Amino acid sequence: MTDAVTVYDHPLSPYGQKVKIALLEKGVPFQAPLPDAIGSGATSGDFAAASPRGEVPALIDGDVKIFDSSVILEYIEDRWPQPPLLPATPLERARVRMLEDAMDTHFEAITWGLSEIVNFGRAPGPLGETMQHRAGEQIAAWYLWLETQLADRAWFNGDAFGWGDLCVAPFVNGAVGFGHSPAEESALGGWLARVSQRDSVAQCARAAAAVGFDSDAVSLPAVRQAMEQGLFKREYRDHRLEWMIKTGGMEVVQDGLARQNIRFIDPFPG
Ligand SMILES: N[C@@H](CCC(=O)N[C@@H](CS)C(=O)NCC(=O)O)C(=O)O
Repeated sequence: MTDAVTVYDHPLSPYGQKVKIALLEKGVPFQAPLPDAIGSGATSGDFAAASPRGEVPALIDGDVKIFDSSVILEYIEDRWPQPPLLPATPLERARVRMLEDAMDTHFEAITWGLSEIVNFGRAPGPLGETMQHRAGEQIAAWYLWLETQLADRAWFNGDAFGWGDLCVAPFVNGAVGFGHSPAEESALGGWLARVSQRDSVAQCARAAAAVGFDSDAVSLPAVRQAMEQGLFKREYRDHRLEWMIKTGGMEVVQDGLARQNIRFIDPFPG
């Protein structure tokens, strides 16, 4: 008997949810601990060894250690092929991988930015209000694009739920959490109602919704307090930094650098 797979996770991470949904769909038992010091920029132990950027999710399967949700999903599909989550043809596989890339990079940057402003108090006052307004417009524009991707399909993956859906649902649910739901009567709204019935998706959405404002270590106020003390350095790499700058938050970046509560990525330890 092999040890259960470990997915280092934070319930609010849409990337972590992608991985957990895939494992649930395939019936692979796993544990999903919260890594020590997640978000501090100073993680250690097994988690740091598996995830040199200090990001969740990271997967440990015996001696195998993998970071990045897209790489982890590919591993899961190869390691536990049944039931397949990718569509059957090369073209359809490429289509859902492009969808995944757009959600991971462009869409997530917006909900992450909203979290920086709403949950972590960046850009207080009028600047934050303007940025939230722009975020709403950006989400609406991405919803239009998602409609075109769905076209006349019931599922982003094609005829049945799969990779294309698990790569969209956690991110759209993140936007819903900030009050940006797709119109119920739209094709995207219909898909969201369908996908929310899926047990794997519903389990992850419930875990995310349970992250509260109490005093446990995963709670947002605990993180905010640590951030204000400079103990928690939010990662501002790639598309997130781009989002901050293009949405008018250059001063948020400058302030974070001055207060040392944002971080970028160093070379991985040799
Ligand atoms: N491209 C990565 C992104 C993972 C990621 O950015 N995770 C965030 C949580 S949603 C994280 O762990 N951030 C750590 C930090 O801010 O210190 C993936 O697909 O796994």
